Amino acid sequence: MWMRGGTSKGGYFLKEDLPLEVAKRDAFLLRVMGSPDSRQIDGMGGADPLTSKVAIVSKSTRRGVDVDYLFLQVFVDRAVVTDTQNCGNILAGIGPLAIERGLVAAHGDETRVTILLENTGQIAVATVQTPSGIVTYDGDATIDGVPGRHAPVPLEFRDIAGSSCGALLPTGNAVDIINGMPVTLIDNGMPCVVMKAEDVGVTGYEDRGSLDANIELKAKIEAIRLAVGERMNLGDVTEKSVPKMMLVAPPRNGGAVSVRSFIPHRAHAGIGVFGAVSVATACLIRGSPAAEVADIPDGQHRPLSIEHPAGEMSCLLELDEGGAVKSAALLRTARKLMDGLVFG
Ligand code: NQM
Repeated sequence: MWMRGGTSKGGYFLKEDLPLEVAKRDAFLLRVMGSPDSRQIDGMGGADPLTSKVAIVSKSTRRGVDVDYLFLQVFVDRAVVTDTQNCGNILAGIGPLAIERGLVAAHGDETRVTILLENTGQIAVATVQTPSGIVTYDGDATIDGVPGRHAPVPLEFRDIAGSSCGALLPTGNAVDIINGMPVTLIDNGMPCVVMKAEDVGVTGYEDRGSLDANIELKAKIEAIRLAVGERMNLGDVTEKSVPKMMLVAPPRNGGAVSVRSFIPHRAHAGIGVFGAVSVATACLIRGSPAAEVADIPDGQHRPLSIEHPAGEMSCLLELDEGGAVKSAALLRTARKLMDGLVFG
C-alpha cells in the first residue's frame, strides 16, 4: 500500500511479501523507489528523502504488542537502504494499515494499535478512527505541512530515551564542544545534534530552499555530524541517516522554539516526529543551547510547540518528579493513496 504518514510518504509492505534476505530485499526496494537517482525517475520515490521511505509490517509475537514495524530509509541519490532510525511520520500509517490488512481487529469507533518500533525496540500506541469497525481517513484534524483535514491519528510513546544511542545524553553532557561549536548530543527517539542556528551563521528562520542551497553551512554541519558519530555510539555515520542536525532559534510565533533540521543531508520541509520530541527534550536540559533560546512552559505536562518551516508541531511531554521526560504524545494524520502491485 502507498500511504502518506504524517508529512512523509512511502511504501508499506507486509514482511511476508518481501525477500527475507536483506541484500535481496534492499536491492528490490532500491528499484521500487528508483534509487540511486536524484530524480528517482525509474521508480515510485518522490526525489526527496521524505517520500523515499518504506515500512515493513508483520503481526507481532510479543505479548501486548499488535504489530512489528521496521522502518527503512531509501536514500535518493545513493544506493543505500538504512534501518538506523525510527520514523514517527511513517508510523502514523501503521495502525490504519494493520487494520486494513487484517493484522489487527477494529474495536468500536476507535482502535488502539500497539506497535513495536523494530529499529530501536520501543513501543508506540496509535489510535485509529474506525467508525463501525472500518478505518476512515476522513476527519477534521489538521497538521502543518499537509493540506486539508483528515482523521486524527494520535501517537503516544514511552521510554524512548536512548533509542539508538543507549542514553538520552550519550556523552553524559548537556553540552559538548565539537569543532569549536557548543552542541547537545541527544536521543529521545531520534539521535540529534542540537545547536544554535546563529552559531553556524544562519538565523534559524530560513526556508528549506535557502538552507539546501547553502553549501558552506551544509559542509560545516556535516563535519560536525561525522565527528560525533562515535561519541553518540552510532559508529561511522558516513552512510547513515543519523544523527539529524537541528539548528535552533528563539520562537517567533508563540511556540517553545524554532528549528531548522537537516535529515541529515537535506533540510527537512517541516520536522520529523522523533526529531521534534528530541529537540523539545533538549529545550528542558539546563545549560543546553536549546534551553538558552527556548521559551518553556511550566508544569509536569508540557505542551511544547516546535516551530518549523511549514508551521509547528505540538509535542505533549509528560515529566516525572525528577523532571525527566516520561512520555510524549503527538497528533498526526495519514491517508491511503494506492493499494496494488509494485514492480522491482
Ligand atoms: O523524526 C524525517 C520524517 C522524518 C523522520 C527524518 C521522523 C521522525 O519526517 O520521527 O518522522 O528525520 O529523516 O518522516
